[in-house]
Amino acid sequence: MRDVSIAKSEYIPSERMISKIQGFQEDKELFRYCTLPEILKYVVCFTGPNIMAMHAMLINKPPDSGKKTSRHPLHQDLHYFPFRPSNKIVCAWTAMEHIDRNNGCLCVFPGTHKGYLKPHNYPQWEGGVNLMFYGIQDYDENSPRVHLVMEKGDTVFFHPLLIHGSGWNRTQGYRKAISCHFASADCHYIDVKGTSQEIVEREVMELVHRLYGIPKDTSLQDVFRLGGQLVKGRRTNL
Ligand SMILES: O=C(O)CCC(=O)C(=O)O
Repeated sequence: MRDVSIAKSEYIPSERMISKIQGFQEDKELFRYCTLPEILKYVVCFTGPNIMAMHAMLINKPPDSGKKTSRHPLHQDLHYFPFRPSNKIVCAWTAMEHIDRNNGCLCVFPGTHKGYLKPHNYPQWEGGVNLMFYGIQDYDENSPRVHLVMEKGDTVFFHPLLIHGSGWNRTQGYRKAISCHFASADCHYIDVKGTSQEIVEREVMELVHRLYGIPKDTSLQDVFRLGGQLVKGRRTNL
């Protein structure tokens, strides 16, 4: 994935170009993150013994171009997932260096995981917004938010309904984090057609069609069925 502010400019090699590497399950070294016992010993508390790594990302927040496109709007990760129940899904997000408000740390709204999945849309930002950076508009502006200052290797585990986002990167460094969404293999798939998640299916299908020639009428479920990897226990439903 590329940042919207440079996506249309000429080819720029190096880490300036890439804002996210997604679906790295075929890369042995990166995927090792999703199998680390230090991570899985906490994940199992949420998922139970049958653990699937459903979605992995290396996130490289570039120095902001001045358009504040390096911000990540407030959202709930469940918006992207065609499986349930939400209580059996957990994200592990690990800082790869010191991260604070200067380079765009995570900002979370404690307690919001007890709510529901809200409608998500692209925010109307002046400088544009990255592909699939959906955000929610309907949240309580006054509810307390916490900025997570983290050191290299620090990891947070959070629920897919937790409202969170991240700020813009005001430094000249590339803020990096690695994350994986785990789910119990006993979860079940849902059809997102006719729901607020339908837009995700449409955009993901367009992307995988363009990149890999996968037919556009493939479902979001199929994408996760193909990409999901068992990391512990037995592959039951997912
Ligand atoms: O790493 C970040 O800045 C936020 C990433 C995030 O929330 C996401 O990709 O869903």
